[in-house]
Amino acid sequence: MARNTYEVDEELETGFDIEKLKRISIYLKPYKKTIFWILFLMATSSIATMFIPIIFMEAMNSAIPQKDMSQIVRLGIDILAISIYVSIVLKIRSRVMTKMGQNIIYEIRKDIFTHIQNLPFSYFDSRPHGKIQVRVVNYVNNLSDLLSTGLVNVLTEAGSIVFIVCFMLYIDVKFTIISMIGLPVLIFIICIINSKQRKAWQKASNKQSNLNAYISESINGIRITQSFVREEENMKIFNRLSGNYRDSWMQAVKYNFLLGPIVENISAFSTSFIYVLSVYLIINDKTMLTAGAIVAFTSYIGRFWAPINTIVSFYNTILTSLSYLERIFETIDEPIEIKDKEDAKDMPKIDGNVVFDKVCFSYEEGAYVLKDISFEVKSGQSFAIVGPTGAGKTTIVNLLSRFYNINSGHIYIDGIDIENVTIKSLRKQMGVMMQESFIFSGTIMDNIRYGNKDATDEEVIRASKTVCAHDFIMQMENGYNTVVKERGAGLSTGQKQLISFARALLANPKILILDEATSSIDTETEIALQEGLKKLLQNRTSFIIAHRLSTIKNSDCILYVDKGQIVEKGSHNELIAKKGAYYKLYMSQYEFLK
Ligand code: DUT
Ligand code: MG
Repeated sequence: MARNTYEVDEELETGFDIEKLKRISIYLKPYKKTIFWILFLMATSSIATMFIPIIFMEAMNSAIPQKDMSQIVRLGIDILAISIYVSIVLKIRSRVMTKMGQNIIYEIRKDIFTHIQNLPFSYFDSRPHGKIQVRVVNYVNNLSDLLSTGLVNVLTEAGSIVFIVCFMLYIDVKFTIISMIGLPVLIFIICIINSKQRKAWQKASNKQSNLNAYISESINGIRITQSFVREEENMKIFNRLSGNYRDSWMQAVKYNFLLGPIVENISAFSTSFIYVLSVYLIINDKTMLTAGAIVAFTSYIGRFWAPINTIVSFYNTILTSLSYLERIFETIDEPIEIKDKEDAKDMPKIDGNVVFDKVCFSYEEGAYVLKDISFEVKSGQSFAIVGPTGAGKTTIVNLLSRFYNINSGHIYIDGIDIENVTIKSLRKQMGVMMQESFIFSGTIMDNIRYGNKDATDEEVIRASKTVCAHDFIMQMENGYNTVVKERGAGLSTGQKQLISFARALLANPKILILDEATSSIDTETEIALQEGLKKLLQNRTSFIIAHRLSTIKNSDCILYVDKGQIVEKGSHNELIAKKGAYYKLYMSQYEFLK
């Protein structure tokens, strides 16, 4: 059974490598100084704490036996001063590092969003939007632990281990070696669970992504869900996906819970072993060590294992973050398939002559959607494309805006191959009204002005009047300043079409593309609109796609496509006289109207 996209785990395009972690250092670079100072402060504070056991040793070995009150007080003040210093440093560190972490997250998120904005349609066609969203929002959020505390912690802890070992060696070399016997055991255990744990985290991130994809699809499709009473069925799917996420998370976190206690046990075992050993050696007079030194030493053992514990738990953070980083960098690395050639020049001011020369195109390899399409549209002409559903009409006009790369052939505007010009300069000169009109949240005015932010209010109103949108807009509560919600909630489909129409027009393009621009508009409005349009289309090349033939009857040229091929081409009268496919279509609509 074919599975829904939200059920399919994403596959990583690249394997894991440490390069990913190195790559994050690019984001860390601007903070080199900050990190240096924080590391310096942390090092001083950790050295300071190292002296505490030595102070205790002194207290036990000399101050207490000699009942030297002033020395005890002095030692007490030393400990207090160290504690205050450490707490101040910790406070500074968490402030500075949290800020740095959030700044880096901001940068990563900016990069990923900038990149996503430039990705081709095909990227969005091929995966659920929820899975894209989760990368920008959740995965990036999950890096905060790594960036704000993790990295610096691990460096300081690693540094402090070195100091601790020095202090331990200073007290006794043999004991130092014995107390580290647990270390190889820990490394061995980490090696065993390492890859399992990493996979478990990848799985958890996949399940989170799936759940997100489903939630996003459900919200978008809520009207259909409710009208077909699919709520219960959807609840089941949701519960399953949500359960999968919970289970995979629990599975992954299980490994995290495993390591902490292991480290603690090894630490406790080493400490007690050293105690027993040292007491035995003292009793039997086989060591020169004092009781104070033993107390200090065992305290160092605790201090030795504590940073190891931090590093081990940070290791978990690294693994979790890596599974997110892989996705994030994968998105940032997603090739922008449709981009300017290196020597691309700006498209000069378009006159509007369009030529398709033997264009072949497929969305998916092998399955050609357009086969050998050739035609020419003279500047200023209106060019209609008709044909059955799925024939490839929308595809043809999408290629003109270079939303997809063509497989073979050429598309020329004013004799210039559109592949050789910058995409921005090309699209800026075209007004596109897509088959599915999309309204953004904001005022009607802003929506119409979307493609031409410098247009004056008067220009917006003029464009609206031309497409007969002015009247209904004025009837709205605040006229042009009425706020519409996401996806144009509060507007009818026809109203949304008219707004998109005005938007396309306002760009004042030399080439205007209208894909089913008036399919949801009543006939009366459409007739009124035709009048306005006629004047408007005079100096522009226009591509008009319509199922309703009354809309395109007056076009200079009509292209009839079927199954990605041109079947007929000519003016309305020519095609009617030909009595071919167009004639049949026209007659069927005519019959229908009778
Ligand atoms: N197609 C894809 N992927 C897409 C869009 C379309 O594979 O992202 C396929 C479906 C169809 C063919 O390409 O078989 C042509 O689609 P197009 O949208 O160009 O058809 P149309 O002529 O515009 O149909 P309609 O009248 O329904 O808008
Ligand atoms: Mg279409």
